[in-house]
Amino acid sequence: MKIGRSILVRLASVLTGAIMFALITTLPAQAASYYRVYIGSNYAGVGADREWVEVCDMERDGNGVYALFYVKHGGYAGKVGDGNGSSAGCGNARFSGTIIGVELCEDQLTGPLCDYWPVPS
Ligand SMILES: [Ca+2]
Repeated sequence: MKIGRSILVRLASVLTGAIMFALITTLPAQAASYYRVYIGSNYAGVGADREWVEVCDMERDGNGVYALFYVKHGGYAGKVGDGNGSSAGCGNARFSGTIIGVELCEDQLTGPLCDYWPVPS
């Protein structure tokens, strides 16, 4: 069977489109933080619902990155790290209660370097 060149090009184009669509639709539904705090390029983000959080290690320096989250009336709610370090993808979690504060930390040779920020309402 002889397949024309234009059909092959069209087929390749359709397949590329299908792959792109699959990539887009497999991304997590909620992948945006409306409030972010930074230490260098590393950051912790809080979603608009103030329950969903992400912690992202964006520096290939071998220093671990994690954040402690605090909720209204409940105090300390938990710790979230970026499990795979600076590789693609962030750590994320969902807390019950309204997040009012985040302490972002980056491990250093001398110990963790941390900063605390209140989360605006
Ligand atoms: Ca990562």
